[in-house]
Amino acid sequence: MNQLTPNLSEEQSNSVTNTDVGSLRWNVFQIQSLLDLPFSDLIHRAQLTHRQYHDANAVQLSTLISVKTGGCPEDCGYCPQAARYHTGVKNQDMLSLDEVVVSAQAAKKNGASRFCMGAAWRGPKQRDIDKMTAMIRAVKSLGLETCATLGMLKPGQAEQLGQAGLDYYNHNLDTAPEFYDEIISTRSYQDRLDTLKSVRDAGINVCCGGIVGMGESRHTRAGLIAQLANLDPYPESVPINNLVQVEGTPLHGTSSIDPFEFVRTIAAARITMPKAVVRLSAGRQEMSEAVQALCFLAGANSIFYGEKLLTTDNPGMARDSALFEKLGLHSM
Ligand code: SAM
Ligand code: DTB
Ligand code: SF4
Repeated sequence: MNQLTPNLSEEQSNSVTNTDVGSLRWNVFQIQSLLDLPFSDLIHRAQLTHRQYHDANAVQLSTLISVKTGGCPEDCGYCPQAARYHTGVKNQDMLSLDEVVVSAQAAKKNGASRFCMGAAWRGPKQRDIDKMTAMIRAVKSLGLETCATLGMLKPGQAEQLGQAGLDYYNHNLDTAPEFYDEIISTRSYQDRLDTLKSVRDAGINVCCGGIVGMGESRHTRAGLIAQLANLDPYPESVPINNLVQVEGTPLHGTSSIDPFEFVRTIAAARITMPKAVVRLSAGRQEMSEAVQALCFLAGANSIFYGEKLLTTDNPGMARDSALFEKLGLHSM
């Protein structure tokens, strides 16, 4: 068997059609082999997959808002919102429903199709869920898709969010299991998988990806992509973040990832999760237009759109409109 094809029995191989690809399983070595391909060969493969399943020139726009900022009890080594690191992020209590609606209206006017609400929690309490469900209903009624990223969910919470009209829940695996303990100690990999299962069981679309540029090896990046691609089914939305280094966090000062390695990671996500929307996520502010263009070529077809991510800067809309114009891209 070609080492770059998913693990299949002969019988499965014979029955594979293009629409089956989503249910196949990839192992880490097959993904590492993808990442090891000559750059042009990898991009060519990613383009073939991308064009088979997507409009190659369409990019989905999501706008982020931080509905509760800073003071988080977790110890994620990359995160400026963890209370234990001194990063200068100002804690802010939960925004009011009105504040969220005003931001969502602006996001819609500016062309975003999805509004993603993030909170610096280990997980929401019931009173937080009550406020979030009101926000979800209000945002949804504006005709936007809704997404939330609120940390770990307890039994029953995903259902409440889903009943309010939540379209996507973002919860990242962040990295491969073997590297995970170097980055976070306050929640386990299994905790994350459990939350993803609750989201899936509640009928909410899964948005799940990770962060690269945390000092990991190529093999570790293959391990992250394998975890994502082997979720059954794989996530509908896959954010690939390039670490935004924030002073005061343990990962500040890590050697940056080579931009071509970042592009390769996007390509591997595209090839192994053909129908997913792959988001060129955090880190665009520090990225040249040329590298962003390579990411689109490698199959990225979503971005965060707006001046800010949660607490850090993102290219402004004028810059993104100019880039789309130069590349002939249009929003979904
Ligand atoms: N507190 C919730 C949680 O962790 O599940 C939701 C918000 S949290 C900020 C969402 C995701 O943002 C993290 O899982 C991580 O992948 C990403 N993230 C956080 N800080 C980042 C940084 N400095 N650079 C890149 N991605 C980052
Ligand atoms: C995701 O994967 N990336 C976004 C979103 N999901 C919530 C967050 C990026 C955060 C970058 C650091 C900050 O702005 O605080
Ligand atoms: Fe808290 Fe989320 Fe930041 Fe981790 S990533 S410290 S859980 S806000």
